[in-house]
Amino acid sequence: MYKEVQLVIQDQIAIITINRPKALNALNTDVFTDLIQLFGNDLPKQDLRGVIITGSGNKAFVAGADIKEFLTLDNDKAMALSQRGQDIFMTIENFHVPVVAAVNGFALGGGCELAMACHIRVAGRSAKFGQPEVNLGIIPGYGGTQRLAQLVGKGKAMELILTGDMIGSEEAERMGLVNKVCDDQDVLEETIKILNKICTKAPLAIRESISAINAGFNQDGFKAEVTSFGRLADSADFKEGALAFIEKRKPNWKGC
Ligand code: DAK
Repeated sequence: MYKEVQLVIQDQIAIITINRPKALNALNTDVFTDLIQLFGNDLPKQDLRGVIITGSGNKAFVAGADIKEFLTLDNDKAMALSQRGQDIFMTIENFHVPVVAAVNGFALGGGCELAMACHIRVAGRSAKFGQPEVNLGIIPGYGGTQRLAQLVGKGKAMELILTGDMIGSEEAERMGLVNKVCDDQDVLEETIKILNKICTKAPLAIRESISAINAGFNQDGFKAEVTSFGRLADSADFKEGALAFIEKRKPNWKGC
């Protein structure tokens, strides 16, 4: 039914697993189509208590957008993709029941952005977070410039996005990027525990809390991110960044 994700519903909690372990669960077009189908249509409207998003295997939550798809992008396609990605991440962020990311390994680029679109993040001790887009000649295009600053503050967001550095889960927790760190093998169990606690509270109050918290954040920055991403997709460096990754070599930046 879905090409690249698995859905299991148990005790009214939907567990969505992104299932491309050989590509470290990188987000390709099919993953986005599946997520849009799930959050837009298929998840039950009634009697759902929460949603968990996780990655298949024990190495990665999601290692970013699928870099191998980048080479076909120009300005128009990139802006359309960015808008589609932002829309689905926005749907997750505004979902009526809590969505928790169970981060089991690398959460990089679009993977870190997906985790940040969730309401809460639980990470295994060996998980790694980062926005390495500058290594590829791009910027975060799925809301990362906005949500990272919202979660960790402007200074730390600048540092992480401009250096492209990866950080461990404990540092991510200290910064406020992660809510809870636990042993790798306990990530799913801890995530379910948090959801079970939330599920004892008044459902309407939970829904309105999500809505009111989200209402406090300005949407203009998200539009600016789409425009910047589109401009970069026309640059020579954008193609060079993706090619260098695929050819496993250092990029040769031209600044144009
Ligand atoms: N895309 C495609 N394939 C990937 C991938 C990715 N993001 N990450 C890993 N893989 C693939 C590798 O190519 C490799 O495939 P084979 O060579 O075996 O065929 C396989 O997964 C295993 O990876 P490694 O061999 O590299 O594994 P290591 O343990 O050595 O390294 C790593 C793990 C996570 C450090 C490394 O794989 C890595 O650096 N991965 C790339 C991380 C990254 O740069 N992620 C992308 C960030 S950019 C957009 C908006 C937003 C975005 C894009 C578009 N639009 C508006 C259009 C977001 C962009 C990003 O996410």
